[in-house]
Amino acid sequence: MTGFPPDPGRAVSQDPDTPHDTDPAGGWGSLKGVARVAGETGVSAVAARILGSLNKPGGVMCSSCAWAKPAKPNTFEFCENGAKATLWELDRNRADAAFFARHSVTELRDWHDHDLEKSGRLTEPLRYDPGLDRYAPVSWDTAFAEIGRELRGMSPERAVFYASGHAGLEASYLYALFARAMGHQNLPQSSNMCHETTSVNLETFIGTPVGTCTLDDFETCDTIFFFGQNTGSNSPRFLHVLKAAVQRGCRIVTFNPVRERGLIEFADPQSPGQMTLGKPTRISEKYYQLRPGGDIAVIAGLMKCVLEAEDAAPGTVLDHAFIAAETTGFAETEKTVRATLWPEIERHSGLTEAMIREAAEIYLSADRAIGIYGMGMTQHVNGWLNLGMLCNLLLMRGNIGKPGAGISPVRGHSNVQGQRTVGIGEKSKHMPADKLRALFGIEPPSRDGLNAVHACEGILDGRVEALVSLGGNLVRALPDRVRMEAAWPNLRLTVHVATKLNRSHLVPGQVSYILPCLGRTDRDLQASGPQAVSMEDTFSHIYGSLGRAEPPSEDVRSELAIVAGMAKATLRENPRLDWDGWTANYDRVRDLIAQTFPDDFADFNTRLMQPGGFYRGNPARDRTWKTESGKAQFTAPTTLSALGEAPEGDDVMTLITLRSNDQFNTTIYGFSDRLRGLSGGREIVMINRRELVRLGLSEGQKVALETAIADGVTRRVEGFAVTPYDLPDGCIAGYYPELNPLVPLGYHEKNSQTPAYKGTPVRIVV
Ligand SMILES: Nc1nc2c(c(=O)[nH]1)N[C@H]1C(S)=C(S)[C@@H](COP(=O)(O)OP(=O)(O)OC[C@H]3O[C@@H](n4cnc5c(=O)[nH]c(N)nc54)[C@H](O)[C@@H]3O)O[C@H]1N2
Ligand SMILES: Nc1nc2c(c(=O)[nH]1)N[C@H]1C(S)=C(S)[C@@H](COP(=O)(O)OP(=O)(O)OC[C@H]3O[C@@H](n4cnc5c(=O)[nH]c(N)nc54)[C@H](O)[C@@H]3O)O[C@H]1N2
Ligand SMILES: [Mo]
Repeated sequence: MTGFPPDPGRAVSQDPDTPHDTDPAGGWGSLKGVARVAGETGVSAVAARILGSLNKPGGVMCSSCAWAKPAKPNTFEFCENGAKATLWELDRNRADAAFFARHSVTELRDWHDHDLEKSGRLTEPLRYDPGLDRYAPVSWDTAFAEIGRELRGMSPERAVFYASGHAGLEASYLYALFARAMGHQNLPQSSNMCHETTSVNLETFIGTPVGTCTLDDFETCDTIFFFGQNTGSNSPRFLHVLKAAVQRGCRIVTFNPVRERGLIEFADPQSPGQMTLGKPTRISEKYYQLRPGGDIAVIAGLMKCVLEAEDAAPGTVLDHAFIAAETTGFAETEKTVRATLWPEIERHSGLTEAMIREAAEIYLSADRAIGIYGMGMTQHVNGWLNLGMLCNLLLMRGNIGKPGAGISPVRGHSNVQGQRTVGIGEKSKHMPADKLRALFGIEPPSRDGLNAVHACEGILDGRVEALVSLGGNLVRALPDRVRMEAAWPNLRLTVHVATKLNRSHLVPGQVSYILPCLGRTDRDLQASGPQAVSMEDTFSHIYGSLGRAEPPSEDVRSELAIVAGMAKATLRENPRLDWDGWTANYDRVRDLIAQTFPDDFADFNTRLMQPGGFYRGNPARDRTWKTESGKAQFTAPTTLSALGEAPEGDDVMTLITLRSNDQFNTTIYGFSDRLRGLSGGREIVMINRRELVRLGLSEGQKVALETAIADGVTRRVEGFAVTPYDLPDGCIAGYYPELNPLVPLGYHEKNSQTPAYKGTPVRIVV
């Protein structure tokens, strides 16, 4: 470790016996990672120019995470992983017709995910030929005609239109419109596996499906409480913001079973001083390795401390005026929390009372507090209560709806939040019916559609016949992979709009297409000239992005053009659905978005390139609570664990599935999890040394894992190497997507069906 005295209770020092990186996040290691991907993809002068423009006004908005693009950007406003994502897309290799002639689908299925994508950019539309077991080129006309025929031939509710949170607002709006014009709203999205817990439950608690903070709040907050988000790998540009916050005295407290380097210390790759003198910034003042699923208990403890402090100095700790005027449910919540006993809190959280008291002191020292969270909170059976408790903690002291405070989910894909804003979602409220009638003369479907889990159930039982994917790698990202993969070929139609080949394309339906699309870095030239696309970040700011790279081939089309092509081939003639005109000029689509969602997108085209993006606002930020009661809602805890039911037994371990530092979801850039000090294989199971000895395992031993949920299905993966790692007792960790076969489809967050990828009970089998 560089520099800091170890804290008592392992608060900062790392377990010396387990692998860990001794370098801070950022630093030289981040530059080496970029250089390796540049070597594999063949970096060009254009790539260098695009990296220079990344996340800057008028430039390309990074296709990696959903972090903000500041109005006053750094010299290099990109991170290690943003650079990897950009270079990955600008790949000079081509998965062209010759590639698919050489390799059968059966053969490709044995390739590693890394190698599939490394084959390069897709260059022409492909149709699966079952006789030859190969994808073969077809014309766009043929592809659209057949897809249209197939979709017309089935009843609308049997089609599912999936979207990974990547495509721009314009293509996404037309996709959502296409589904509804066809007569369904089966519009699952990657968010269904991600922050749907947020969308559904924050709406209940504070009347908004998204976070209440903006970037400015980080300039004035006094403390940040961090729950289950790995900034160093998954939103590294946020580290600059955290560094600045720490330097002006903001106190950061982190709760995470894994000691993530980025939240421990950070060396700014753009600061010559930090790079050469080795003086990183310490990020978390306190770092608590709670048990997975232990956040409800931790927050209950924190709330007890706040109530005690109020008892000791009545009228000075709680924000009484705010609680009385703006909230409901406080009395019951207070009663429940007071009655909660410390031994129970310690048992579920894995932390001591002293640790939680120490953290509470920091919370109490702050006038303005921000609660940050990621997948460690959302991907649990009781994820709803994780968020309910975090809202409680913040609401007690009026920390929602004032500057420098708020609840702040860190969203994943670069436009996952925006796609929902413009109508991708299975509910009627996601796209207003009156607008559909007025603008297009369409009678929208009245029934809710299918989310990801419900669509999977439909694929398993044969109700779903067509799956169209606007990006993503659904087969790989879903839970219960073995069951899902087996059912997939029963689909009548599968269509993948994609930049690169992935595993989902290798599980074709009876009629199957891959349609190659432009990436965000590519120049998008249409009849009216070069087109920009737009996206919304995690703080509800909207930005235009202008691609500049030469497209991978002349036969690659924009996502918007492909959606429009499929829609035109599928739908009955309707003069108000001007698919060709919209493709020719995306301004017209933005005008439609502004007409459909006037509160969010007024003057969309005028504001498109505004530095720092334009803010579409958030009612909860202004203390307008669009909840059922019209107030912010306190939630009395009904349990202290976010985990679902699991069998008792010393051998049952809670499995956390994680991202490495060298992947973007199912895209595997390489095999180095640098920030965790791990490299080489991804087929590993991390476990602490005490548990390793207790279970009679040895380092490097290959084991199988089996899900410990008795629902009649055996779920098993084999050949995972036991890897000692600093984790709490009772839990193990490994990588997503390799471990997805272990997570049952039915094991998900209660209200939103977000799979419980961070808390599946499993047994290690030798
Ligand atoms: N480079 C890169 N960037 C990405 C992605 C990527 O794969 N690579 N993915 C993008 C996407 S789609 C998303 S959604 C985000 C994901 O970003 P994150 O939200 O950071 O998601 P994860 O990496 O899955 O894990 C989150 C953290 O939760 C912790 N954790 C696990 N269980 C618990 C728990 O019970 N309680 C608490 N408090 N913590 C827990 C884990 O140790 C881990 O540090 O990142 C986005 N950005
Ligand atoms: N066990 C476990 N499973 C998880 C998670 C977990 O933490 N643990 N996390 C979940 C989360 S948070 C998410 S968001 C999902 C992610 O699920 P998805 O969003 O479905 O998966 P991705 O890996 O992001 O999709 C990668 C593919 O997108 C395509 N692609 C890339 N760029 C573009 C583009 O510009 N346009 C188009 N059309 N296609 C493009 C490429 O073909 C690439 O192979 O996975 C979920 N699954
Ligand atoms: Mo995500």
